[in-house]
Amino acid sequence: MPERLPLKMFFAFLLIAPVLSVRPVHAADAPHRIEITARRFAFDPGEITVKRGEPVVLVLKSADVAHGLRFRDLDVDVKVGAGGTAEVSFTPQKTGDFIGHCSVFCGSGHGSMTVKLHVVD
Ligand SMILES: [Cu+2]
Repeated sequence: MPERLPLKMFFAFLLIAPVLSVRPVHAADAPHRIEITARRFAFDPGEITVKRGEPVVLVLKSADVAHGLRFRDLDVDVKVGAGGTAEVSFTPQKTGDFIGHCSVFCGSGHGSMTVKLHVVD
């Protein structure tokens, strides 16, 4: 019966919709995005964990003045202007604990601004 066709299409859509909706959020397709907020004189969060070999996007946001975040051992450095947002992509290739420091002088507590990065297998 021709008038049944829309009903069949409706049920076909119900079967297909879950498959379509799952694909865009598949974890392996997107890099791991980590947001870090910098404000005088700390980073939030102050400790992050990533996997070796997994692409990471660090999103650095400033809540006040210009800041930076540099992991010297990983050759990663990102600078952000006052109130702005900046990002840097990298893929850690070695496991261990790494300390990132603020790389833009921002005042008296600048030297104590650190992020602890754990790279695990
Ligand atoms: Cu600083």
